[in-house]
Amino acid sequence: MDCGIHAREWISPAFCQWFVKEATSTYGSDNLMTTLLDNLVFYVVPVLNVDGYSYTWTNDRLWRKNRSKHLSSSCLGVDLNRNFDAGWCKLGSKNPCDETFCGTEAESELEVKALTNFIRTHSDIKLYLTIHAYAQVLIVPYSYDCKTTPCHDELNEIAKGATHALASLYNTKYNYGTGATVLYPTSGVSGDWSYDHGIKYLFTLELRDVGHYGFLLAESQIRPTCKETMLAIKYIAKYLLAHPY
Ligand code: T4F
Ligand code: ZN
Repeated sequence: MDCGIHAREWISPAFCQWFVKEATSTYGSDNLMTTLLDNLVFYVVPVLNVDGYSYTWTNDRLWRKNRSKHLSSSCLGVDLNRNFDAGWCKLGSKNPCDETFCGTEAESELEVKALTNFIRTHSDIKLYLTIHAYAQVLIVPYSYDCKTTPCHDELNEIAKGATHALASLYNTKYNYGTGATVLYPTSGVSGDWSYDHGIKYLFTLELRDVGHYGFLLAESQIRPTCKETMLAIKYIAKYLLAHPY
């Protein structure tokens, strides 16, 4: 699971931290969590875009990209979620001054290289979760292969169950489906790369809210957001345990 690909989506790193705390402190008392931790290894990247995240605390709360320098421009930063080698830059921007600048080549960014190298060297990864904000959607990979195979229906069914579990706590409404249908088409995103790399269970979560506070999610919503998101992830992980591949 990765959090904090995008600097300004503060609820995302908050969730990764919560996840680790909650998982370790409910191990032994919560039946499902105990089963999950007894049978699975979770790798948690709490903040992938470290320099970007730091910059949102010091200079610009709404910064999105990382802070890498480019020879050709005085604008800084690459959108890490456009830098993966999956239809790279077909839809991202080639302009370093844009928020969705996809970088000079696929995996040009150290953060992306580090993540893909990790995944390549851990070929037993079965499930990948990438945590973003905001929109309240659970996104399954949009890939041509998937559309013509049964896995798309399976992922959608899991997404349906997971959003249902999430809503059971505070009735928070989530949409689910492919990125192109529930949000907008993208390319070079981590989800599509990991899926193409053989991780079948792949979900992108866009956490709260739907735009009232947006990236500036109110402090009072941090805990409830983490709690409900945990239910979705437990649902998905439980499904994985019951459907090994
Ligand atoms: C916005 C969703 C729409 O794009 O990597 C939140 C969204 C965001 C923009 C809208 C933007 C700079 C992931 C991603 C389009 C799906 C995997 C103009 C920005 C450009 C504002 C990208 N999108 O910031 C309603 C307003 C909020 N969060 S995100 O960047 O994490 N979304 C989706 C990846 N297929
Ligand atoms: Zn994001």
